[in-house]
Parts: sequence; structure tokens; C-alpha cells
Amino acid sequence: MKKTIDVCLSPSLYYLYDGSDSIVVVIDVLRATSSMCVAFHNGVKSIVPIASVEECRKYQERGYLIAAERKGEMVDGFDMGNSPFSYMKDNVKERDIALTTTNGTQAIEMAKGAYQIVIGSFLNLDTLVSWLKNQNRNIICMCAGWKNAVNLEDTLFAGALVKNLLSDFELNSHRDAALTSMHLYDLAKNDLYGFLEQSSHTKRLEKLNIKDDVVYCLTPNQTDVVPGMVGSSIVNLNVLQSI
Ligand code: 3SL
Repeated sequence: MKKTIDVCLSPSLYYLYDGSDSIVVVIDVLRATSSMCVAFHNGVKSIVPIASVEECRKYQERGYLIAAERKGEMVDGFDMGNSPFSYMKDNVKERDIALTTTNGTQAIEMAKGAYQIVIGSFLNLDTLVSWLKNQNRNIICMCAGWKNAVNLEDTLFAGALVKNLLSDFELNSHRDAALTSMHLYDLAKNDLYGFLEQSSHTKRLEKLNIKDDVVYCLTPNQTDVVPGMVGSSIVNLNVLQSI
């Protein structure tokens, strides 16, 4: 029997889903899960996702690099914020990072009862699709959204996963979120940036002059990492499984 793929459009709807026997793909395309992919691509050893700024700050004395974003900006006193470009520097290699962001790390926190949490973004789309095909597990694509509301960019990426996995998985026949996201992705796929230009978070980030981050995060297949939770940290599962 085929396994299922479903989409949860916002963390506020997650109570309707049971992740205990599923792989939950946490999606925060702009920008948390994209930055995590970039971090592992550039040699970061692990990322501890943390809900609160105060908790995250405490990791500095334990030798971690600390990263925090609120309202799109780096929080004062932290080593870095949430730009993918800040994870392309040499000083991140082999480091453990503690990270808190407005929505992405909260969504990870919420998904913690899942069989397995993995991290998805356009940057690791094809690799993630192949990895998921090999697991023989039900999949829930969990969109981080914005403060518990639905957003367009995470919905589009969930749609990209559904489209690419549909031949191997069945849709949940009681809900339309997977179909909705796949149809939206079909409309957007030839010009993701143009489709997202009017979206709330694109505008929010562009007001902060971070258009380059948006363009980069919408560029498919820049890396073959599959970040996933092991214990309380995220590591690159694609390395672990090829050893
Ligand atoms: O919400 C989040 O977790 C962040 O990705 C938001 S931002 O893109 O860094 O503003």
C-alpha cells in the first residue's frame, strides 16, 4: 500500500495531524529552513533550534555560535541572524549553532512528537524528494507560516514536494491542503519570485533591504543536504546515512 503525503498549512492547524508515525518536513522558505540548508552545505556540525531568544543566548557560554532573528532582523548581541549568506562564511565550519527565529524554530518545536523531523527548502528540493522516496513513511509537510497564519512561500514549497512525490504517495482523501498547495505551485513554478512579489513576507524583507535573500532562497537545488533532528539537534542526515 502506498504511503500518504499531506500538507499542514500553518502550525495553528497542526492539532488536526498526527505526526507520531510520519516524517514531518518543516518548511520556512523565507528564511529559516533555507538558511539551515546553507549552514549544513557549508560545514556546520549541528543546529539546536530554540523557541526563545533568552534560552538561545545561554548557549554562548557553552561554546556555540548563537543566531537569532526577530521581525526579520538579527537580535542585538548575537553572532548572526537568519540570512543564508551569513552561513556561507568560513567561521561556521564544524561549529554547533543555537538558533531561534520567529516562526521556523517554533514550527520545529511544535513538530517534536513526529517520527522524524526533516528540514525542507527550495535549496534542497530534489535531494529531499529522493530521500523521502526512500523512507517508506507517511509524510506531513508542515508550513511554518507567519505567526500561526498561512503564507504563500511555504505553501508553494509544500506544493513542490507534493507534485514531485505524487507518483509514489497518496493524498489524504479528507483534506484539500495538499491539492491546494500543488495547484498553487503549478501556477507559480515558472516564476517563483514574480509570484511572490506581492506576498506579505517578501514585502517585509524587502523593506529591510534583503531582496537578495529572497531571490537566493527561491533558487532550487543548490545543495544535497537533508537536515533532520537527531535528539535535540539538527544534523545533516544525508551524511550520516552515506557513512
Ligand atoms: O520566521 C522565521 O522563522 C524567519 O525565517 C523569518 S525571517 O525571514 O528571518 O524574517
